[in-house]
Amino acid sequence: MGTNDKYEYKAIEQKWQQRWAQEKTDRATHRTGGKKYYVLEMFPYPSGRIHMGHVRNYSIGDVVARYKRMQGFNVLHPMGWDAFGLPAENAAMQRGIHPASWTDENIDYMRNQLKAMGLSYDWDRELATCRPDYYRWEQQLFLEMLEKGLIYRKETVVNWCDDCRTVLAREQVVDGVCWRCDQLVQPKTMHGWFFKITAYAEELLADLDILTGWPEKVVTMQRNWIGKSTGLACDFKVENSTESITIFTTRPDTIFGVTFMSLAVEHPLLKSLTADTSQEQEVNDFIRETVLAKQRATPDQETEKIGVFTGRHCINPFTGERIPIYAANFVLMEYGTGAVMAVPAHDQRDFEFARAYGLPVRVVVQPQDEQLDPATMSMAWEGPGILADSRQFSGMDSTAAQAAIIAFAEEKNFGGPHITYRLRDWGISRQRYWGAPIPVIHCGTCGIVPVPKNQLPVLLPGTDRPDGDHRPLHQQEKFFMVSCPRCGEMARRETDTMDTFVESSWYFVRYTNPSLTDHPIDEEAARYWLPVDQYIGGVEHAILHLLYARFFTKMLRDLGYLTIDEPFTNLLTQGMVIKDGAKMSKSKGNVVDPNDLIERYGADTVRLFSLFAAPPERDLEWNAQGVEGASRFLNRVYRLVHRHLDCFQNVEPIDRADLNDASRKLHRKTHQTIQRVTESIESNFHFNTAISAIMELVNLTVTLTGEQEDMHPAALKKALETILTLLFPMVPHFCEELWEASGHRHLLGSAVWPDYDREAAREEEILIVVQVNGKVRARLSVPAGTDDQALQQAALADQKISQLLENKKPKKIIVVQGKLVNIVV
Ligand code: ANZ
Ligand code: ZN
Repeated sequence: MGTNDKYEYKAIEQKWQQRWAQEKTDRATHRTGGKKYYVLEMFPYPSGRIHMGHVRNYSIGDVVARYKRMQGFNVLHPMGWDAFGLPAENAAMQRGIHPASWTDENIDYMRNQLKAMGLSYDWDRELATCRPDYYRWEQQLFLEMLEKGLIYRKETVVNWCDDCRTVLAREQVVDGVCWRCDQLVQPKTMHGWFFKITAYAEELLADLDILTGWPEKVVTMQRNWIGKSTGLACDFKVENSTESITIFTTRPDTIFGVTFMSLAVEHPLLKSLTADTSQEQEVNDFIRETVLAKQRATPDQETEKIGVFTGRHCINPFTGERIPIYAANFVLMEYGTGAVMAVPAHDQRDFEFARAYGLPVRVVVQPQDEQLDPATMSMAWEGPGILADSRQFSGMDSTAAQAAIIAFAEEKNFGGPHITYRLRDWGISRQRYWGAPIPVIHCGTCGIVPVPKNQLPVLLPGTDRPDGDHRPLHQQEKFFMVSCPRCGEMARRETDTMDTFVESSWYFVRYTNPSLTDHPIDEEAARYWLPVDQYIGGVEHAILHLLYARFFTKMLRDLGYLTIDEPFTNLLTQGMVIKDGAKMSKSKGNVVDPNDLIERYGADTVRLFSLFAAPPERDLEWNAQGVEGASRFLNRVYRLVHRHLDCFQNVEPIDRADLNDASRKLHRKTHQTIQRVTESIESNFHFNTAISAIMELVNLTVTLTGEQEDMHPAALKKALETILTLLFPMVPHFCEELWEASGHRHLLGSAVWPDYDREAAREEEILIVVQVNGKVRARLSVPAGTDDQALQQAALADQKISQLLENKKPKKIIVVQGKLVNIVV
């Protein structure tokens, strides 16, 4: 390596990457047994190049992986590609190539980028979700879910993005626009496939309690997304009809205050209620206008609450009273039962509606400190109180009355307790080419016929057209013209593909044995490796991806593949990388290309910078000086180690009694550093404080060896070895190189994480005299080297002294280092 004290990062990084690859140091096998540790970073979409967000995410994961290996864990740390999706399709159309070739090229490029960063992945486990050896297993799981009744097809109004020409899941609609292209989302009626995630709503909610290793805010977001409400479902008979309307309310205590009924315009009874009546025309017009208005409105737009009287009435089963039935634009068919008992006195929405349509307001919950009068109320009282005008329930506390009223409805057989979730079933159909084909066939005679498992995979067409345009599947006759597997007649293959969130819902399971050729999942390997011990990724996936992955885990358990209930024991959501106050992104034009940085400073410097600049869960502000600083630090360590290579020859054990002052000081700092670094990593991976601690040790070593000729070689060796070992997970090539240069024969990566000696780490204590006006009043024992400021504080905090001073403000405090504090009052 030429002159030994120039840090030649390029050569060093290449050398070690080759060595690690040759020796397969990062390969994991469950057959070696031992304590396992599965660390996983969310796999990337192969967009073309890695960005600083990836660098950060993967640097964090890599430190965890390397640290755990040094602690003796059998570590699984895989990487792969979330490779289906729209960008490939768009790029392919623009360039006239197949999405597969665009994707493969990107994967090759990005794999090299990741390798250049020295990330310790088990590359033998690499998977790409767009390859048949992945998606065929997903198709098989689809069929097994279908058999189990966990998948169904229905016609729905879907969110349609005209730009992407695809259906979007509810969560892919952000403020009314497509999450990907910002195009306004339109409603559209279509047939689609649904996963019954709602069958797991209760378990998905209840198990949030065991996710103690997740950030509280993510747990809360999941809880809100599932959105459980408990209340009463109750039947209101329709007058002059055999039908009744079931309502859902979370406020059964207000049931004596109902003055009208509101139905969603999509409510199945609505049209029949008004058929052949004088109201028919008006109601049908209203339905049509409301549906149209909903299509035009952006979801967050505040719309005026309007409705129309149906001319019909229903009966409140608690009072026998006739209640007018309205159709209203604010009742949602997708929530509860699509029918709301309206209580204007206690629900603001109903209040506004009642005032607008001249409907009565009846107060049935009186608050503690005022008397509500319907005639003068200007808004609804939604709080608790004492029930009034509520027959036998009058006088009860409103909260307590809820259970009593539900029990009464149950006893009289017109209602009972009911639970509703905001969570909807997961619509997975996409009208896209670049996704996993849904493995069913539509037959005119047999209906929907699953593709027999032995005919899987249903492959995407290869390069069919000379110009390479991939065309949607429903335009590719060769793809969809098939004969029915059941009756042999001409039939049509399903041309929808699956939402790409399906692939990312189980890739972490497949990693436990990605090359298995006859089953989707290796149950033995999965039992050994799962759950993932540490999952790391962006907070933008806090709801959807994590919820789907949790659902798949439970579902795969019920299909007999897994024995766990939850996939990710610990979750770390890393902050964003920002520059000039904004998230680094192409659209903002403020990206820093990791390639340029690696070229200019080396991967280790870039890793060190990203780990040092902020704790993982915080945003990382890009800062050019920070990279310079990281580079200077590594150069400094490089020179330090090379200057003292001879100390590594030492083979004597350390006897603390033998050490001179400077050596003892260094030895103490060494053990303190091991302790601080270990504790910083263990408490939420605070690598930034770990790195500061190592920097302090480096500084002390430089200072002491600079001024002290007779540094004990054993203490110096221990200090330098400790610096290299503790830094290794963060800057592995660098440390491995210096480790070798200092004469070690085994790889540093296979070394054991050092223990610290509490005794050696303890600060030496010295005795300080505290005087008040020159008279000795107390003696304090403090760590050697405590500075003036801290000594003053310790003296003033002493009980005897503070009693003596009695809140008098000292005029002057004199400190004599290492000896005394004199307080003048
Ligand atoms: C009567 C009532 C009286 C209500 C009162 C509230 C206050 P959460 O808590 O979000 O679950 N509701 C029920 N189904 C609805 C639908 N499909 N569209 C619009 N609103 C609907 O909300 C439950 C409450 O929202 C229910 O309780 C119902 O109004 C309304 F003083 O019933 B409530
Ligand atoms: Zn058939």
